[in-house]
Amino acid sequence: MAISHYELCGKDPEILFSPNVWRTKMALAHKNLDFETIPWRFTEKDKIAFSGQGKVPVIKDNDTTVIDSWDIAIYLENAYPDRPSLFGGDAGLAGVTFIRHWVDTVIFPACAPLAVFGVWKLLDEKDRAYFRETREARFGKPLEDICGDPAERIEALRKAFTPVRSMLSQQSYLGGDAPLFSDHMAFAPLQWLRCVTTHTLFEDSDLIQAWLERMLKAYGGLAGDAKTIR
Ligand SMILES: N[C@@H](CCC(=O)N[C@@H](CS)C(=O)NCC(=O)O)C(=O)O
Repeated sequence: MAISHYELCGKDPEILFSPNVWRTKMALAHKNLDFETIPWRFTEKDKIAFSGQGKVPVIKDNDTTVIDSWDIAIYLENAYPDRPSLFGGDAGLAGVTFIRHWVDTVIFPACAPLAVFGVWKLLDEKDRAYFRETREARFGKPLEDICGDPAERIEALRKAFTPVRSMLSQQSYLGGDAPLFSDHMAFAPLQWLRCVTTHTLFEDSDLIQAWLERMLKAYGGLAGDAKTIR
């Protein structure tokens, strides 16, 4: 039976934009697992109440429910050891764990101000007040003022990717010759921005752009073919 995968959407159920959900989606594709997307909106807490909390990603694999993108990746690795590894063994897991913390503390915060107002604009009417209230409380200012100058934000994001750029001068992916979960994690916030904004994030000549395009084509074009506002 296909794994049920709850994915955040806006008014249009086909624009599935959540960065944490993209981590899981890429991981499911990497493991070559069948999954069924169940579109979910911010205020539909009752729909995922069975998971004991109110956030996505949530997966249901037969009788097993798993929440949190990191815990889901660990679950998939252990439950499907014969499928392509997400971590590349124990030493690999340590490296991927570092990327997890780097993305959560550096890349995600660099992307969020560029994304939030775009997210609000594509939300269903019923989610807009909830999103505005929770995100304005988190950032301490009106949604419209969170981004400030997008050019400055993009410049900061480009700089934040410096260590990845250095690595990509030696290899095609953070994982080496092929993507690992480290690539999925670094890619997911950029896919978030692709879904909800029209900004050009990297120059064509940037190694990050070439890697981004490889990630968009990976797994049969899963991310590249996804519907966005573009
Ligand atoms: N640490 C969690 C974070 C999950 C999370 O924050 N999900 C967001 C979507 S990206 C969500 O569902 N938010 C619901 C809300 O804010 O009410 C993970 O990595 O899965």
